[in-house]
Amino acid sequence: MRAGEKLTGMFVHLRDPAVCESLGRLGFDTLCVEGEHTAMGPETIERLVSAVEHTPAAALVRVAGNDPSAIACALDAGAQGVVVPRVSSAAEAMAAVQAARLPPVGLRGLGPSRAAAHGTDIPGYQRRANDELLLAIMVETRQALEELDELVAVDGVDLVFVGPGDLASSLGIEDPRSPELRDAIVDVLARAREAGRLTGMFAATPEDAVRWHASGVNLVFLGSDMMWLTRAAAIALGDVRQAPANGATQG
Ligand code: 3PY
Ligand code: MG
Repeated sequence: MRAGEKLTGMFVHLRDPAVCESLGRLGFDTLCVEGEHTAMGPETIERLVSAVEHTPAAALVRVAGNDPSAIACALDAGAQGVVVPRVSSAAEAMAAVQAARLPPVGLRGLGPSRAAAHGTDIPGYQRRANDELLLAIMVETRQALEELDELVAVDGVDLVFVGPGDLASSLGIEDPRSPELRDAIVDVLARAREAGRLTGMFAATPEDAVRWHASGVNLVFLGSDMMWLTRAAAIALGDVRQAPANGATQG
């Protein structure tokens, strides 16, 4: 991403590792195991991270919250980065950095985790981890907008990812296409970029993903596996229901 490559990822809600294996081989640059809006536990997250590793995609985990245990758990499972939701202040961004980085930068514990090859490569992991892991924080609240410059200036944050759904909800905006929301998002992305951060955005359609990439966004998550499954199934079912043989046009 630092070299200018635009990455496309997707959230993974479904808990069968086959989904990660299939999507990863389709060519997504990254898959983000969704620990925030699912009931996945640490063992499932570890299994899915491992499945993503069997593909060319990079494994990320969106953790349930800005919680050191959840962040450590995802990274210990072998995730190449974490996405931390609802980070609303510089202090919260610093807490995420402390949780995600090993000493001397942060406070994360080092142990015989899967990431450290179950204890057989602790020194190697210790050397690599702080440089190689991606820490993405999500800006998606009114408070984050109010403290944005301080928040994006926090050292140790690699990427600022906008959550348009929660941002709209926090700002009391009902129309996801409202110009007010779009302006707020564009402003966050520009100020994050000025502070030297990579940027990320959620897109619900390929057209939106292409537009965000063209505007300079480094990482776009194109919906989720569950979203595409449901959309494709709805279209297929609609086609069947509308077919003449089912009486739509032939009575
Ligand atoms: C949001 O839109 O709130 C999200 O978290 C999407 O990633
Ligand atoms: Mg959100």
